[in-house]
Amino acid sequence: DCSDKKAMFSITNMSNLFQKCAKSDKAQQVEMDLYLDAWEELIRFLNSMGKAFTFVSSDVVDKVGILRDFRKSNEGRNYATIEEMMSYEKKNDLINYKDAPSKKVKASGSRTLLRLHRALKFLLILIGKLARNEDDGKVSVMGYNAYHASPMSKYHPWIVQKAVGVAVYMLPDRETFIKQMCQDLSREEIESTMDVCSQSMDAVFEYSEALYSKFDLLEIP
Ligand code: 1PZ
Repeated sequence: DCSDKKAMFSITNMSNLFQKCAKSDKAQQVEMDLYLDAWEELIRFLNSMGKAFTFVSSDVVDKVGILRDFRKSNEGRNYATIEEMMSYEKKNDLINYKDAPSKKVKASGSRTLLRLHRALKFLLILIGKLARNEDDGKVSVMGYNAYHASPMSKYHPWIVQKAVGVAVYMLPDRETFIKQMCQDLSREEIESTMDVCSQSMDAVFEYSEALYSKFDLLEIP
């Protein structure tokens, strides 16, 4: 329903949310609520892209949900920033360094957010490529190159990497993609807004990356 502003994706909103996160008083510690607000705006975009994206968006919805639940729990105050989360989960031995989550292994906040973190790099590279019309204007090539330039691909099993190689051909052409993404903008605003959006995502990425590195959590399963 297009009259429902709350349900409509807006790149301006998403850009503003990542900027807010990148410029908050605790930007270097990364505020969890701001980070998740920005991701929720992105979920709106994924939902607007149709059925082919459901398998991607459902994974993002799951992960944002897990992190929101930690925030709402009795331990929620330990999840106010990414830095506090890492410190708390390490101190209390809540991070599994050996096994991926399962019925027996609860997903930690740190490992859950790490998946979003790696995907953020993919997204900011893709949005930057779209803004600058790189890769001969071919969105499939932009998607493929952004995927392989992001840390996400390296941690996906071979079969997922192959599936992504096929799925990038389902992405719409640049003009359609940008129209879908920038419905709220005039022609003249589009490229600069996408550029600013990519840059604020990058700032948030770099702050989070520094924390994952400092706490030595970049490789947790
Ligand atoms: C339909 C066209 C898509 C083309 C672009 C492809 C983007 C790559 C997305 C790969 C999604 C793989 C599905 C889920 C995989 C999960 O297993 C992993 C690891 O989580 P775990 O299993 O360890 O709990 N999840 C992720 O890596 C997070 C994926 C988030 C992807 C968000 C990207 C948004 C794409 C926007 C495209 C415009």
